[in-house]
Amino acid sequence: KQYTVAIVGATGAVGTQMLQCLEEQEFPVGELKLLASPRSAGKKVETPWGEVVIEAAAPECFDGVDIVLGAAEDDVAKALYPEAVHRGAVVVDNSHAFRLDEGVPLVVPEINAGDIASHHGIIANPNCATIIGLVPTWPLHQLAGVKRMIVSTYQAASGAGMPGMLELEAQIGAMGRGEEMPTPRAFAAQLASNLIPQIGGEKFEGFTSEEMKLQNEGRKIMHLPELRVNCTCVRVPVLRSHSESITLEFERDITPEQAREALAAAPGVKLVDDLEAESAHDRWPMPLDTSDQDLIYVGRVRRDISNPEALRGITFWCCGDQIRKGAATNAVQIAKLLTE
Ligand code: 2RA
Repeated sequence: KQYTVAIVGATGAVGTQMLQCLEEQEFPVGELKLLASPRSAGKKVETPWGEVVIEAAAPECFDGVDIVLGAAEDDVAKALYPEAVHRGAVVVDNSHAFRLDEGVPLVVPEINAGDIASHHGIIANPNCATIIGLVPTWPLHQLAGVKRMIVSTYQAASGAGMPGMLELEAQIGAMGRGEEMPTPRAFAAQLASNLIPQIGGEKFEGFTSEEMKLQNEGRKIMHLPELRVNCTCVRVPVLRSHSESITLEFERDITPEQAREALAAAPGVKLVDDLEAESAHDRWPMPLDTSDQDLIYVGRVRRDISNPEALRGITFWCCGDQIRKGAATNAVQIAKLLTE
C-alpha cells in the first residue's frame, strides 16, 4: 500500500528533515503534499517523489491525506490537526499542543510503541530533550526501576528554530556580548560566547515550561505516574545536538557495569564510554559527533557517589541530534509503525 503524506511546516528545520527521513526510512509515499505558511506557497521543491509545489496550509489541504507529519507550532497544530483527523488523516504532531491530552499517545518507539494503537487520530511526538534523555534512561529503568531523575540539559540553538541556528552560525566567530535578545541576531550574538539558563517561560515553582516537560512527558511515555524529575535547561552555543547530564535514582541495585551492558544493547543507543581511548571521539559523546545522525550517544557512565544507597544511583552523559531523533526521525518512525 502507498500513502498520501502531508508535511505541515515543510520549510522549517524539522519539516525539511522530515522529508529527508521519509526517504531514508523508505516510507511508502504514494503522493506527497508540502504545506507551509502563505509566504512559502508556490515555491517548488524537488523531492524523491517528484517536484512538489508548496501550498498554504488550510483544512481542505487534508482531503485524501492518509498521514500528516506536523512540524508546525502549537497554534497551527490546534487549528489544523483536528480538521485533518476529521478528513480521515492520522497526524503525528511534533508540537506541544496535544502531548499531555488524554487519548493522545505520546510515543518514543524504543519505549512505548504499543501506545500507538490507542490513538484517536493524533499521536504526539515528545519534546526533543525528552526523547534524547529517555532513550538511554529506559533500558536502565527496565533493569532497576527509575524513581527520580536529576537532569541538566545543554540545548542547541536549533531548538530555537532556524533563525536562531542560522544567526548562531553567522555569529560564532564574532564573539561578543549581544544585547537583549528580541531578534535572532541579538539572540545569536548573546549565545555565541555565552550560556542562557532559561528555555521557555516560568511554569512551576521557578521551573520553566521546557524543564517541566521531562517530568510531565516522561511520566506518560514510561507509564510512571510517580516519576520525579528535577531538570535545568540551558541554551548553549552548539548548532543542532542537545546534550544532557542525567543522574537516576533506582528502586533496585544496579552497578555501572550492568548499566553499560544494558546501554550497549539498547535500541537507539550508541555507548561511547572509554576515558582511556586514544581518540576523543571514542572517549565521550560530543554534540558535533552526534549531529546529523539518529543514535543517542551515551558515556561518562558511573555510580552516583552522592546517593546514600551505594548501588541505587547512576550518572551518565548523552548527546543526540535535536532535529533528527529529537524531532523528525522519531515522528517518521511513528508514522512507519502506523503503516506496519
Ligand atoms: C528547544 N525543545 O530546544 C525546545 C523546542 N525545540 O528550544
